[in-house]
Amino acid sequence: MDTQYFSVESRGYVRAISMTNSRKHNSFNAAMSADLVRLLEVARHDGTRVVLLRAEPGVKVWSAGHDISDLPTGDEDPLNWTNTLAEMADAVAGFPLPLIAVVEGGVWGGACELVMSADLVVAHIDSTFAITPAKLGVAYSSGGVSRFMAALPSHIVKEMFFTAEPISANRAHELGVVNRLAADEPELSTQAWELAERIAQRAPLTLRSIKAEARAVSEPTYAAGTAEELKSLRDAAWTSEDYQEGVQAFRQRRPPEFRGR
Ligand code: LCV
Repeated sequence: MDTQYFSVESRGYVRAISMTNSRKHNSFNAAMSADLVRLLEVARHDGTRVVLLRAEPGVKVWSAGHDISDLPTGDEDPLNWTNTLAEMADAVAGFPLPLIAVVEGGVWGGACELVMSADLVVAHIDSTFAITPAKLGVAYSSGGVSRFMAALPSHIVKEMFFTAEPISANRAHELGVVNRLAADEPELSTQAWELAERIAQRAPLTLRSIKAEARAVSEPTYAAGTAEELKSLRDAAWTSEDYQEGVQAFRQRRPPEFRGR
């Protein structure tokens, strides 16, 4: 199931999707963005419960963000241009399963939004994060800005947008964007897989409902008109076999076996 830009590995319910275009610092062109959207669509329907999004071990740049040669050139109307990286970040933000960004190296521009759109972040201690549109002179979408605001205090978001300077993994950890810090690569992978495997044991319908609720309270452009969808996700959890199983397992003092239904 590997593609031109990604390799894919599954262990049990966990799917790792790794960017493999490190020669171009994993900068996202339209084809790479579309590949990721497709791979997420597959994971969503094939019984996967948690996704790890990562780069190949040892990279100095996790992703350089938008492929700059794919930006509008100025000799056509840039307003008619489709921002494929923004569409991909929307797909990540709307992805119903828990998604963990596993970060090593520099994270630039649109890739930083991608990381903010993830549910959790496990990062190598040498990673850095930069928000760069003010270096290029481009505008940014409300959906994109709201994802930064949901993950970070607003003064930090503005500092990062205004200066376009990277912040360190330590600082990102202090600010609560990074859940876990790892001192080296084997530890980064170990922590990421352990975290994913732990989450994969939990009740999938509960996680799906919580993730949609969290998005609704933090992303105004998504929240409008989602009340019914959120209710049906909550109903799915309340009426599920997994709920019965969870309570029964608690009473019988054994770990639950969730089936996602
Ligand atoms: C195309 C690249 C890129 C690249 N595109 O290695 O969020 S927004 O609004 O800002 C949005 C529009 C966005 O995401 O914009 C992109 C933001 N990204 C950046 O500002 C980072 C741009 N890249 C760099 O500053 C450097 O490449 C870093 C510091 C990441 C790494 O520097 P280093 O000296 O290690 P090179 O610059 O030599 O890059 C290696 C190859 O990758 C290409 C670059 O042109 C080069 O290709 P060639 O070997 O063919 O020369 N590359 C890097 N970033 N965003 N191509």
